[in-house]
Amino acid sequence: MTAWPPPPGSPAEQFATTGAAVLGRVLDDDQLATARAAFAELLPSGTTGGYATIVHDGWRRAPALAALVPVVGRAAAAAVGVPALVLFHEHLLWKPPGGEDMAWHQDYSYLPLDRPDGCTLWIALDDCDAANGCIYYQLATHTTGEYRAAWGIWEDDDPRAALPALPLGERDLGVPAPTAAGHAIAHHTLTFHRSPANRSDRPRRAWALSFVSPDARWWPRHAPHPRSAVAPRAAGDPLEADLPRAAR
Ligand SMILES: O=C(O)CCC(=O)C(=O)O
Repeated sequence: MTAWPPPPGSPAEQFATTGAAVLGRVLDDDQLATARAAFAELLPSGTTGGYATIVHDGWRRAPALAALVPVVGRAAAAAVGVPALVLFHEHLLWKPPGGEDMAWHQDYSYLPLDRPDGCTLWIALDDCDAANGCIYYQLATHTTGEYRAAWGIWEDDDPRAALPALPLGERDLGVPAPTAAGHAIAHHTLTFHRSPANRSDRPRRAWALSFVSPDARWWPRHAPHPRSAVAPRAAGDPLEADLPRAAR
């Protein structure tokens, strides 16, 4: 399946068949302005690498952002076709002009959880296209299982190290998913995706939210995580009660 957008159908049908669903507009003009303003305030506290400046879990420090989570989470739950989801973590990404590639990966590789159920809700905060590094997908890869994390494996006994490498070659460029500001895509946590360098002269901002099943349990050995680094979790621990819930 190589074309974007995915074949027409409800977001839940697209999500089930291709592992990615076009959700259209999820932030109106005021909400988009609110998200951008909150991001601008949080940006100085972000972590900057060659790829982008990333602000982790801004909702905990920006009430205006926290107030938007249930709003956008409703669209995510509809896409996944479930009554409710929990926000496990989110990050704001500021990819400057010249910001580098993010390689092919599966988001589940970075979730310290016992199941890949749920989705990443990726919201464009600027118009995103091939020039400024929109998301690219390998569609219908969400049913092919988990592969070795493309980066971030530090321990030899990391369970992810034993997994096969992503079955992708140099020529597997994927399909670009241009997305207008305020619009969103929900992709499965196992769907292969990447985002190339920002070759434009304008910044590219996005908000990526990991919504997971309320039944998910911590599995800290699956992936290192800022929260379990600070307050160790045991395998089987439930999700924290303070995490935002989103219901359809
Ligand atoms: O916004 C992007 O460039 C990609 C984000 C992404 O894939 C991620 O955060 O896992």
